[in-house]
Amino acid sequence: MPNVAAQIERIYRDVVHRNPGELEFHQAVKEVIESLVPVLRKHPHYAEHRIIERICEPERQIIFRVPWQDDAGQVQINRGFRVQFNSALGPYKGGLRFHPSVYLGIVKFLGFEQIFKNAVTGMPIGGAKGGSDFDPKGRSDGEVMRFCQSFMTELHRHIGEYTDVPAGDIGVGAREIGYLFGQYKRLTNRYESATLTGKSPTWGGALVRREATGYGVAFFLDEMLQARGESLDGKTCVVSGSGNVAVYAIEKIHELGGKVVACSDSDGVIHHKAGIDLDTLKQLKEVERRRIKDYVDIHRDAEYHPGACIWHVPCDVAVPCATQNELDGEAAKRLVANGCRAVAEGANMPTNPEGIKVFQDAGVAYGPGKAANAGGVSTSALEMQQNASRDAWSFDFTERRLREIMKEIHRSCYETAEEYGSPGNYVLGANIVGFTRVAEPMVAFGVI
Ligand code: NDP
Ligand code: 2IT
Repeated sequence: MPNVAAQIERIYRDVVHRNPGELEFHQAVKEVIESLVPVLRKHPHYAEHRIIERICEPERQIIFRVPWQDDAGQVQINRGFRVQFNSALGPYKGGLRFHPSVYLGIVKFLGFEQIFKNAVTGMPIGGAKGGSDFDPKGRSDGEVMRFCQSFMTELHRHIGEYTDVPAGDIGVGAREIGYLFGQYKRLTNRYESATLTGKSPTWGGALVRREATGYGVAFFLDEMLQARGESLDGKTCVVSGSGNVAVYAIEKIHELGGKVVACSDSDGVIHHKAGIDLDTLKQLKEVERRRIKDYVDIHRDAEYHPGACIWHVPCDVAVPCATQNELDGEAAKRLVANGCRAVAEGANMPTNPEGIKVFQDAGVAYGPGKAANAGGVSTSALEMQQNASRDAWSFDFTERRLREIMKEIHRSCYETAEEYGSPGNYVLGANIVGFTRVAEPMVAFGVI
């Protein structure tokens, strides 16, 4: 019997060596492949076919120049990325992120996570991610449009309904998807709806896609709590971020009986003991594109803490919905000390490895992003289904489908963790479910 743990360690060292400086990518790879030791013991043929080594190497990486003109007539240059990581289960699928921190290591960690997340959904989609170091903050609609048009002028030749289907992520919402789709349609002379998801429902988008990631996180949370004989009813919750995922996580948590008392952005934290007022938050963030500090002008009983750490706010349930590594070991210890019993990740990889260990050691119900935030991409796959059949489903029907999908994701991760002797370990469950679903077709396809 080969020493499987040593084999995995070798693969990890090789990934670090071959991808220097890509720290987030190393982190994502380490977490997944360390979960796979029992899988390789049970299925030695995955090692013979070198499935893990192949999964860690993207099928294709595209990096391109994105030149555009700002409102002052100045030429600006950004860098665009699309990493098409794995297409064993279907066309590449995953979001685009526009944020100044974007570089290859971020796009690769997100694309790598997306492979397993998409497999966990049970839908026929491969894994990819893309984006740019473009910062949309403070830019006019015209500047965002010209940037998106330039970005798509290069990207269009690499994507398509049967090839690669991008969607939104940080900094990319319905406005950006509109500009991107418009340019794609113009360049290709094809109204190929299913090339992008997250479209407006007025021209081919699925109802519930906007809400899907946040709603899905709340559904997953509800499933985790139910598995422990508990519910969200009456629970005090803290949701970081105040973007698309955070807003709709708050909406559904409130509907399921929880009370969200804090949210944030990269400048500070709103703490509102009476419960975050969602109408105000939506008006500020979705309609007026303002900062959350303005919330306290409308709700005088709320507090704004610039530069504060949201995880210091006491809660029963924590829902990180901002960005990677926003919750470290210290923050996790503080949450546990304040009585937090459940964590569901709306963001991708928001809890760092020390934080995850703190939660697992303390017996906190911890739902990793790959499982907990998979409602967004699942509903993107439902959008592709509707586009393929030229159909449009009702809000209620689509939300019911989403609820069933999240229930099934929870069940498969929960049961797999039990099967592999780690009950309640959703990290192990999600990684093993995702990996085995991708590994099977990779073996079947031969060496490609
Ligand atoms: P948005 O752009 O709508 O919102 C992002 C939020 O996170 C903002 O409040 C933003 O604050 C905050 N944020 C972003 N970067 C940082 C940072 N470096 N430090 C502190 N705060 C930050 O994005 P989404 O809501 O769509 O995405 C949030 C998370 O959810 C991301 O991790 C994304 O990958 C993940 N996700 C998104 C899905 C989707 O369907 N949209 C699906 C699955 C996961 P500020 O405005 O100050 O920058
Ligand atoms: O991280 C994610 O799953 C997303 N940003 C959504 C991807 C998608 O294709 O809907």
